[in-house]
Amino acid sequence: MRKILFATNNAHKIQEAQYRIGSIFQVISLKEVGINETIPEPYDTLKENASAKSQYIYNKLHQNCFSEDTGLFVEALHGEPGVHSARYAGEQARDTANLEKLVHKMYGKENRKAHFSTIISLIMDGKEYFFEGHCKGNIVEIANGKMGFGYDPVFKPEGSEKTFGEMDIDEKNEFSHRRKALDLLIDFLTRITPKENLS
Ligand code: ITT
Repeated sequence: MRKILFATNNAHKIQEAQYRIGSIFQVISLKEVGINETIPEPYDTLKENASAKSQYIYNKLHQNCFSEDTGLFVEALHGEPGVHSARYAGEQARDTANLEKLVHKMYGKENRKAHFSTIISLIMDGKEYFFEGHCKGNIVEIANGKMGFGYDPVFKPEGSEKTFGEMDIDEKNEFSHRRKALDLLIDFLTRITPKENLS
């Protein structure tokens, strides 16, 4: 089976990608190629950060790879936590602290609208390509569900009665920003590299 390196340290992202594209490509994690360091994400846009991550790994390993950057953009908070979703409650913040900060800031807010955005950067033979996916929804008042990761327990996608935190990976993939971006990536990869091994 063809292989593709996903330049992320987030095991949940790997799992979601593997579920989606596992029948076509074997998704290889950074851990599997012996990289455990945190890749810097110093920029103010998802695109620049996604690009920084894939460039970093491509320059280090000289291997085709993709990375992605994701943010949750909440209308009532003027787009927060946005590009800085991973560090919302501080530089070393964990998912639970970020989630608690968001729930707290949303207390009493009437407008609950939000969206997730994912931008994938693929580097293939030195050329870079971008793919994006979005998912509109609402921030619930009380976190619900133990599945998924990050902000999943507070985000209810449009068209669902459940939060992402109450969905298994297949259900989340019906709606998710990441799945939509991955679909475009798969489409591209299967069109331009019908035979070669990507790794
Ligand atoms: P990599 O940079 O290694 O890929 P990361 O966890 O740092 O992994 P991001 O910078 O893209 O990933 O994530 C930004 C934040 O948004 C982080 O706190 C995640 O937990 C959260 N997040 C990303 N995707 C999410 C999703 O599908 N559902 C809920 N939260 C998500």
